[in-house]
Amino acid sequence: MFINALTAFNMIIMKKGVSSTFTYVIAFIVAVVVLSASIISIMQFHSLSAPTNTTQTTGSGPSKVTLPVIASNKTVQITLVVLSSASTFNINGTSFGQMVIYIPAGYSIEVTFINQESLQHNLVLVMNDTPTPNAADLASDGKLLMFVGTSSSAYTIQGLSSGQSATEVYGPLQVGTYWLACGISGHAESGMWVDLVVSNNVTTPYVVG
Ligand SMILES: [Cu+2]
Repeated sequence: MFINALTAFNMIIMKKGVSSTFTYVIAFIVAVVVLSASIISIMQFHSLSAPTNTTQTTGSGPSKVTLPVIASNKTVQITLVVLSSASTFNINGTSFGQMVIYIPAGYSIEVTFINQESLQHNLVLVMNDTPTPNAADLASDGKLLMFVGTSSSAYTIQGLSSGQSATEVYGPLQVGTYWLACGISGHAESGMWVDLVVSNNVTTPYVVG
């Protein structure tokens, strides 16, 4: 649009026999109007494409909560619930890795998983090699390490029914990034995962989100 305005400006300037002062005034006004419209449309594009959090199910918010530890065997106790009050594919009311659990390297995890939702769900510990689950089968996105409420052969189709719970222990965990995700086909892709970070920089286990 700016280039069009310049072209129009030049054409008007080059025209002979027209009052030059009047021509310049008109050309200037046209250029200002076209430039303003360009700026406004660019600003509108940016405001429309700005990232928002409105698609995420919010839990308790970005607060940091210390997790309980069994000191004798350095085991972090984690309780994850599929709430019936939140979206179908939630974990503790969160989704899409909104919840992040931080564990010191060399600690184990004891995960209690409770399903309150009407669909069957399970929980699989994945040492992921993609940033987010992007396949129906979690095995496509990393190494599967632990199965809660299901088995290594049935995790894509079978989990806990509403009202059931299961507990599993795994560890000690090596430094890396992991997910605790529902293994049933498509559920993790639909947002049903929690991030787990195992790091030498963490001394006290905690959760955010
Ligand atoms: Cu599920």
